[in-house]
Amino acid sequence: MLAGCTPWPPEFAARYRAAGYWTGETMDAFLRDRARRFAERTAVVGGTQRWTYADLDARADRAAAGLARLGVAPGDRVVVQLPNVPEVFEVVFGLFRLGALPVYALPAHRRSEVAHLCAATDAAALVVAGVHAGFDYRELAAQVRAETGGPARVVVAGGTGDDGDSGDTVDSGAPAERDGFTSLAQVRRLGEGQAPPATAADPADVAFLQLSGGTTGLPKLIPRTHDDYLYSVRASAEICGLTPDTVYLSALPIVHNFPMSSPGFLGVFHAGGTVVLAPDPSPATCLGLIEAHRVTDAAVVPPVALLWLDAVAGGAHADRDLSSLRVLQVGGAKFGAEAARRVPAVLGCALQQVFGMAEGLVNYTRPEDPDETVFTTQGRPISADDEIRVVGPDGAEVPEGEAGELLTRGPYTIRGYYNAPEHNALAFTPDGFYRTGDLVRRTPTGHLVVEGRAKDQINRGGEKVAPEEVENHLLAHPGVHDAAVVAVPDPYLGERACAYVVPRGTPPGRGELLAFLRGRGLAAYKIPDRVEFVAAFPATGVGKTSRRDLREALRAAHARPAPAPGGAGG
Ligand code: OOB
Repeated sequence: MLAGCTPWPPEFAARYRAAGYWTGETMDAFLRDRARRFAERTAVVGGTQRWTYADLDARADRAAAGLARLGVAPGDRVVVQLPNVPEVFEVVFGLFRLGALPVYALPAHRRSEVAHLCAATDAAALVVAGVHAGFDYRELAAQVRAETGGPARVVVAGGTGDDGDSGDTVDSGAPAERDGFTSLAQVRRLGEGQAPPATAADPADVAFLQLSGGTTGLPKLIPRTHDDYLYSVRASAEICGLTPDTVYLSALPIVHNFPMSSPGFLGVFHAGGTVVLAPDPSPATCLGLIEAHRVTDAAVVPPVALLWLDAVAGGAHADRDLSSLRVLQVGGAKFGAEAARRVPAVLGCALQQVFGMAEGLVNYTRPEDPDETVFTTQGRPISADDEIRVVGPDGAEVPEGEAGELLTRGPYTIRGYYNAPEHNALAFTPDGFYRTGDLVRRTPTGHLVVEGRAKDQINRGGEKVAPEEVENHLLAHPGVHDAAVVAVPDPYLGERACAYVVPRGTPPGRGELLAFLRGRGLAAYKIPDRVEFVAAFPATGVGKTSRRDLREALRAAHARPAPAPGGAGG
């Protein structure tokens, strides 16, 4: 196994193979097999492009051969930061074919996150878009290289065009015309007519690395194996009832675990269906795509579901023909029962709640579940071999129906983060259960209801923010003596982030502080929505105060009724 990763104990691996979960298929063999079965069916629609399974397979061949000629070798890690364009599949399956490991970055990530990913994985290459949504990813790549001294190669896939296939923008003009930058179009030319490298990836080994939501200063990397991931994909496709007639709309960034495998594009490819890529999740874009492509399944986070519901119920998009839509999947953050009930009423389709994590465990409400279960729970695990424990602060299991922390272990839940032995000792129990940090309650049918969170994380409409990471950036400002970032409730996003700052001397301006964070290359969703200056932090009891207690105390103070007008505000 890739160095720095924790394998499943042999007895568990043997059990998962015997049960038929781990079949020994690699991601590359998966695409080859699907391309054989579904050759002329449409695999991907994105912008003006439409690729069949055979097209995708041929593109993966060329990309693999071209990347190999560029010097990317089997076992190399390659950071992939691409928006929802078809090229993402060409690049990722090209890497699998070559035996290299994609490391997924979100399009929203900036210098700080991308540099961390490149350095932490010792990446051999970085694949970025050209200019997308007004942002120049080539410039970002150049900054990352200046800062980290790596990666040696940058591939620019797509450029300024809507279809993301121009691929040649890098050939013209600064700042991309520099050493080590190659366009995807050039990579294709390099691979043209070449036999793709013969790979023999071990299905039990790591296929790719996924970024965790994170609770610490630097986000951890999640190693997923071919065997474990493809099991979750096959089982998800079955649970969700995908068929060759499925037309799946990905409204979320495609490299997130939810639209990747729950059941996501991989589940759709497993079934031989079609993936439609939405460039953004807005109702105007997505409801239009649903109508135009007769979309049957779509996956969104709660704030996006609320936007779609309001757009249809409020009349702005009431005339859209959404009759093809079979199911709307909602996950990534808690979807309240009241909003849940509106999905069938307003959109005329079924709802499926999805409670998952990039570390592994995914829960779905099932199509056959009673409506109340679908509206009020976050589903039950994929596998009969997903072991679930709901424990109290003492680590002992709580009685059924009571809330406690969810611990889990199973055939597709990791046993450790990449290169993180100290963190692993905290995040996993000695017998290998992952501490999810989610507070859940279990119903008699085995469905889970998410009641809250025991971990230091802000869930901003499905996007995860580690307070400590943002605090560390704030503390780098000379005008900041201390900082604590806490979640505050928000009717639309569920939670937003508020930074409490104890200034050093004259407080810096709010705008200046936020500009400072942006200047440090932090993704926009991690920039606090609010900044409050306070003279000192509340005392949080005797003895050593933990950051967590402090954040709790600030949250509690914030939750107090607003002071009377004229009173001293906090
Ligand atoms: C998904 O994955 P991540 O890794 O971005 O975040 C996982 C965390 C969970 O531990 C939980 O705190 C929260 O996101 N979460 C939910 C939820 N789904 C995820 N909290 C309440 N209700 C839900 N339905 O977010 C993810 C991965 C695969 C499928 C779906 C979501």
